[in-house]
Amino acid sequence: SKQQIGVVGLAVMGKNLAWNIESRGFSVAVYNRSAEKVDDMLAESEGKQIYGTYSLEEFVESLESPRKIMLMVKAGAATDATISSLLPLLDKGDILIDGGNTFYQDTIRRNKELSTHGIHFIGTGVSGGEEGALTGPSIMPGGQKEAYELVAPIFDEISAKVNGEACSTYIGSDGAGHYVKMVHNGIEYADMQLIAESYFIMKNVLGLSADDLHEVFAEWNKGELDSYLIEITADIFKKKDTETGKPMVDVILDKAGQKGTGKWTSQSALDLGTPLPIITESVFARFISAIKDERVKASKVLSGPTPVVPEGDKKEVIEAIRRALYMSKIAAYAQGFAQMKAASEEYNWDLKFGEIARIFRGGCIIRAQFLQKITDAYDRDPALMNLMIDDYFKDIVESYQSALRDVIALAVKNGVPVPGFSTALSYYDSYRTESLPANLIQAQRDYFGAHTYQRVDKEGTFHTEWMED
Ligand code: NBP
Repeated sequence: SKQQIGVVGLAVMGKNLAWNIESRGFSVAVYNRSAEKVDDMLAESEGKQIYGTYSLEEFVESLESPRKIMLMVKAGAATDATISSLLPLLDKGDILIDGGNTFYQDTIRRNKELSTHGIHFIGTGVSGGEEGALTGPSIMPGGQKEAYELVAPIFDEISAKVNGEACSTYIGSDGAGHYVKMVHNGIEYADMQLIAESYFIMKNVLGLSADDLHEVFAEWNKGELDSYLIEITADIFKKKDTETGKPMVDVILDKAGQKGTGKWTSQSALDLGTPLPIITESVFARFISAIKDERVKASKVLSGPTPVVPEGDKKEVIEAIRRALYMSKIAAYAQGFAQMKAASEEYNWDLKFGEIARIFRGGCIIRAQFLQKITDAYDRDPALMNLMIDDYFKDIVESYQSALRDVIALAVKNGVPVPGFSTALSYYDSYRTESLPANLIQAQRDYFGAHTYQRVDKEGTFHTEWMED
């Protein structure tokens, strides 16, 4: 008998996803370009119903119609190459699903091209890394709705569950799923940067040890900040290097890597003209971390301020940092969701923001208690302009802003860089300010380039002869 679904690409993600699908009672055919990965997977799949194949013909032939084929290959050229090889073997109505971290514009393009051949194409975000793929990721599918309906039973089964609800839902047409996954990753950059800044202040200004930091983050994880990233951060501070006995964090080089999804999110913000400063600063913070050699040299040339001992009890400062972190996190999510709103309008995706926050609650890297609050906010008002003006979030940002101001001031006086915190506060202050100094910018633009301006007191477009007296 034929297999219900096929997986192409058996590196960490594809292999674990195939096992996950199999564990929920679906029959799975697998294929990989190099045969060793098929052999290795079959050897590790004892007692599992995994159907290994060694050519695309054999793979395609083994699947029931309409075929459901999940691609888990390297994003980019590898995905195009795999699609080209598969295309001649497929029939009208078959469904190709790309589960890689694909750039959403590629998904829009592939969806359009394949639909001319009668092939459905679903671009889906899959978040949660290797462990999520195996035990239940958050799944963000975009593409033809009718094709989604045919794979929905599988996605619902294999996804993470929160209170019995599947962390998978239809996102929108063509590139919507990959776009939302991209913004998810952008938000993840911001979450990580803000946590890293909190750590840095506590270490360098308050002098907390790794053991202390473990305690602080473990405590934070019991409250508003309860989330996967805070939980693993608490764990990380506990881990000792087996060679030196030092805390693991202290032997890890401070050069952050990246695979580009944060950068794409920022690029899209620039294209859409939506403010995304926290995520973008988080990308830049990784860039500046990466120029380690330059920083080492600069550290010998450039100096900072003399350290200032923070006023008040350490516990109070730690609580202020917790509040600063939560407020900045809210601002980061407000930006990410505002950008998704702009993209939804630009690409006609009709994104359901409450649903998106709901499927982020489990399986994915940014999973957190507070995502329920975002779902609640969009349930109250599906057209919400910005998360910070929702009743729940408004109360928090209003009461936590003074902590954020104090923490930034403390960091600035001590010369500890806090790009994420600073830009979060500037965003808040800009967003809540009725009149910004852009009137002067308009005057300058009109002065040197006759770019014209509008007036506060009447309709129309105006130009001034600035050089006349
Ligand atoms: P990789 O991204 O490392 O890709 C390896 C797979 O791509 C192998 O199966 C490889 O086949 C195949 N491949 C390549 Br490379 N070039 C190919 C080509 N020209 N034709 C056919 N196959 C080709 O694997 P991964 O880390 O498992 O990730 C898979 C996808 O999932 C990626 O898009 C990734 O961004 C995404 N993702 C990863 C994570 C994660 O935590 N790792 C999380 C979420 C999403 P070979 O064995 O023959 O070389």
